[in-house]
Amino acid sequence: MKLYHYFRSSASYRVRIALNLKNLPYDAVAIDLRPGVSAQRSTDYLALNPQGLVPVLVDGERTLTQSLAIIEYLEETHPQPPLLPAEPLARARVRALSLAIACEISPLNNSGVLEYLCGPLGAAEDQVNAWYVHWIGRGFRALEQEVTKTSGDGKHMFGTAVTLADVLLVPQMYNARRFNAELAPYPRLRAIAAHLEALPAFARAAPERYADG
Ligand SMILES: N[C@@H](CCC(=O)N[C@@H](CS)C(=O)NCC(=O)O)C(=O)O
Repeated sequence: MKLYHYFRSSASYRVRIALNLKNLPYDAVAIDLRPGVSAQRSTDYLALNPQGLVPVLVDGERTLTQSLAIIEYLEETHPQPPLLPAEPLARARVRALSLAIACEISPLNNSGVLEYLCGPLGAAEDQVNAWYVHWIGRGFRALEQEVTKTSGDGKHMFGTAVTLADVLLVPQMYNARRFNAELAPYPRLRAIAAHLEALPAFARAAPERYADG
């Protein structure tokens, strides 16, 4: 398999973690998202993914986009170890935690949105920072409460084993730290992320491992 990604991209980071958890080897192809390079908007890359976003996973003849769709594809084609529990209500809970990050935080704070705010819309740097912190705060405050009900051990978002929700949390925490968001109000999320980041599948997916692209 071939993963088109960017080292700092949280959506790419999710897929790297999932591939590692499933013990699936892959070749990483760096797509440089830095303004001024914007390799995601090159003609060649747009032919691969007209959305102009990373990640893209190529599995043989199949090209897959959107990190959650990619991870669910991996889950269905390589069920072990499972990232979703077997029971329907538990699956819904894990998906709800995951979507609280993937839909309510990430899209508002991704690089394309921030560039649009400070570019065409002319927002000042402190306004863009306030925007970022607002959406992180709203999302993390809710999750900090949710995990009091869903985490079984204070080390996982749901139950006592790694799930999709954990795969989403770690990259979002990395992103929040990168933007200097205040994380003191979220001790439970920080404890869960600290535990997960030390696991080999998560550690091997960390952006620092790919900092040269
Ligand atoms: N919903 C998409 C989001 C992908 C996304 O926003 N990727 C960002 C990096 S994390 C990107 O490619 N940004 C480039 C741009 O917006 O031009 C997914 O989960 O794959």
